[in-house]
Amino acid sequence: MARLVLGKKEIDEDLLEELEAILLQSDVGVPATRGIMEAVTQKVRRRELTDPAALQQAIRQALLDLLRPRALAWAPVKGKTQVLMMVGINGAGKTTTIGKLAARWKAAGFQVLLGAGDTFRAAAVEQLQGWGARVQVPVIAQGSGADSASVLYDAFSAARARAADLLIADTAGRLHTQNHLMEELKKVKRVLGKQDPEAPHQIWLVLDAGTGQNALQQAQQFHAAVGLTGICITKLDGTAKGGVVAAIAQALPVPIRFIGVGEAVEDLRPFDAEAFVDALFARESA
Ligand SMILES: Nc1nc2c(ncn2[C@@H]2O[C@H](COP(=O)(O)OP(=O)(O)O)[C@@H](O)[C@H]2O)c(=O)[nH]1
Ligand SMILES: [Mg+2]
Repeated sequence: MARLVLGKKEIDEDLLEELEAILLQSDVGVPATRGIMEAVTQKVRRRELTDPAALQQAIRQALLDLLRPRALAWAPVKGKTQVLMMVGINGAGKTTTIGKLAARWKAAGFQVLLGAGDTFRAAAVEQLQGWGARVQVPVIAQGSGADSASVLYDAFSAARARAADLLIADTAGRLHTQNHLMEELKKVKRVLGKQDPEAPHQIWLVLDAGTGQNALQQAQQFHAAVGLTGICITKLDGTAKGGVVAAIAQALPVPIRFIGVGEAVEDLRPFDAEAFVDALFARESA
């Protein structure tokens, strides 16, 4: 976007159209792109924006206005055993993000436990145990094929018995149908609520940024089914399409908590609207 704007001396229809196309290509989505372009076009008509650099700045500001209200941090608290339930389709990055979060919060002095609720695949339990060993956080698991809700119920009991600060619950990403998956997640929620009516205290959806506009659909479906309190966007290292974050911010009032920028334990960042928009512009101009 920077490159496009730099080559221009004045704002014309072509430039506005090209900027609109860039937003759409970055997966900002039609409603958010339309909102942003309508706002800046009006400013151009009123002569409040007269040169391309100011136009670019206005688009940046419009994206920030959309994203800033979603940049709400969350962390465990001492003296209360909370459950953070992680949901999302297979391959989105749930287990990896759980490992990264566990490392982060353990380093911050919290006692963290992991619950192996993705019982649909044996490899999923082993993968979570691998992360537990790597970041030195205990994992509560049963064999694959066990009932997810009962594994997580037991894990929450264990967390409460140890007065841990946080249980991070892994869940399945695929069952026989999407409907089965949503029913299972609702059951997990219900069962956890039997021990503590506030549990699960947080339900975060993990989304792969590379899936573009499909990520928005997933967010809407999961939010409708279980009520999300946070979203994590992974694989922003591998895509120029991070704009889907703006599309989600436009569509849903759910905070964006963290972003994943690689496979390693340190490749997790709290969502920062300014840094995110800067990165989006940098990728576009690359
Ligand atoms: N490049 C990159 N890869 C990631 C990121 N997060 C997860 N992955 C990879 O995505 C794949 C699926 O992740 P996984 O945690 O198993 O997904 P799950 O099925 O939702 O639990 C693994 O190969 C991860 O290493 C990220 O932020 N960046
Ligand atoms: Mg997994």
